[in-house]
Amino acid sequence: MARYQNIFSQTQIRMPAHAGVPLHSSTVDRTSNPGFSYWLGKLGDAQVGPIHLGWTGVFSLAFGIMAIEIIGLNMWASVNWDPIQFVRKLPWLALEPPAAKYGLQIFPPLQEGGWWLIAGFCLTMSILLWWTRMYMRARALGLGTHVAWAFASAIWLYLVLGFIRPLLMGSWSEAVPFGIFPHLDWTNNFSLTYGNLFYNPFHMLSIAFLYGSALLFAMHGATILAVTRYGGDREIEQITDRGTAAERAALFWRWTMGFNATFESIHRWAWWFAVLCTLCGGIGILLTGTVVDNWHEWGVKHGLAPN
Ligand code: 07D
Ligand code: 07D
Repeated sequence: MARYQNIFSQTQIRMPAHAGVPLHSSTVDRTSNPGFSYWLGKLGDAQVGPIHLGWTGVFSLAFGIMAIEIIGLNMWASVNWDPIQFVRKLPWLALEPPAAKYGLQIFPPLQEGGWWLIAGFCLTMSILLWWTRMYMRARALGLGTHVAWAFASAIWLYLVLGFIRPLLMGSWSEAVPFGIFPHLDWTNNFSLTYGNLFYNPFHMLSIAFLYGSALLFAMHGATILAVTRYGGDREIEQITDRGTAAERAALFWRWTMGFNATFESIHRWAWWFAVLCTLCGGIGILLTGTVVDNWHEWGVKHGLAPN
């Protein structure tokens, strides 16, 4: 007999366009003409817009576009402005940070890391302004600022990799290059240079939270889909309701593993796992080369790795 499995079905939300709650001062910053997209409605809400841009949004996008422009033009220049080679070789092209001999100089020659510094500055401004925008929008809507603080954890790892650790090491050359495979080569070399990152306990923690995030995401997503037939996707009401979807979902986990998160606490679990992934990651990278030079030797000393 056919069974109802809510994996592929999606409700098309087609209400009259809704501009959102009225706000005191910043309503004017919102675009005025929302539209509808059938295909976006296949993935989520079919209404597109209104979007709030504001000055943080405008400057964030402007800095972001400048960063991508500088990175792209430098990569294109590196293949003698040949458009075909640019497209073919794009995944391997790079914009490298300054060489070690320039230390922390702010104005090394443009072709020898100067452009990397300018692009890095623009990208960082873009990311920080986007963070500010998220924070301000949450406050304007009277929400908690949880999303902004989770994003801050990712920004912490980004800043450690490209700014804080290079500062502590006294050289921009320690930072990550821009480029798809070049940044992977950097990641591999980093591990080799510092004696195998697998022995860095903060790398271990970061991995545990990364894998844990995937596991929690799977458990939570699957649980909610499994109880949508009882209204489980109306999560907020279900936190306080008794007798329907929330209770069945909780029972499922109590029956299968003896313990259940609640409809509320599962989101706390998810938030912490995701945040701790990059938070621990940043600590691990910050310690590398500054406090610990070789993680394998460190592991041997502390009984973690065989001699
Ligand atoms: C799915 C949300 C959408 C975001 C996407 C990424 C760009 C880059 C290219 C400037 C989950 C947008 C990409 C804007 C444009 C140029 C040339 C998020 C989703 C789709 N990495 N990394 C990728 C970045 C670091 C590592 C992919 C950024 C560290 C490994 C993409 C940063 C180390 C692998 C990418 C960053 C590291 C990747 C897919 C910043 C250690 C892969 C990302 C700002 C943490 C994977 C070819 C993704 C891959 C991959 C972007 C930092 C390791 C290009 C922006 C230095 C091992 N990284 N990365 O889906 O396929 O994220 O690489 O710090 O295997 Mg990386
Ligand atoms: C990069 C946070 C910054 C991103 C921001 C986003 C834009 C674009 C555009 C939307 C990802 C900005 C966005 C600009 C927006 C659009 C369109 C988060 C970032 C602000 N490792 N490893 C980790 C594993 C090995 C190495 C973390 C596994 C080897 C290094 C993670 C394995 C070597 C670093 C992890 C493995 C090595 C890491 C990253 C297995 C290489 C780091 C977490 C199975 C050969 C990073 C402490 C994350 C870290 C890191 C997993 C192996 C090197 C848990 C599973 C031994 C150098 N590794 N790794 O969320 O924190 O990244 O380390 O082998 O720096 Mg590792």
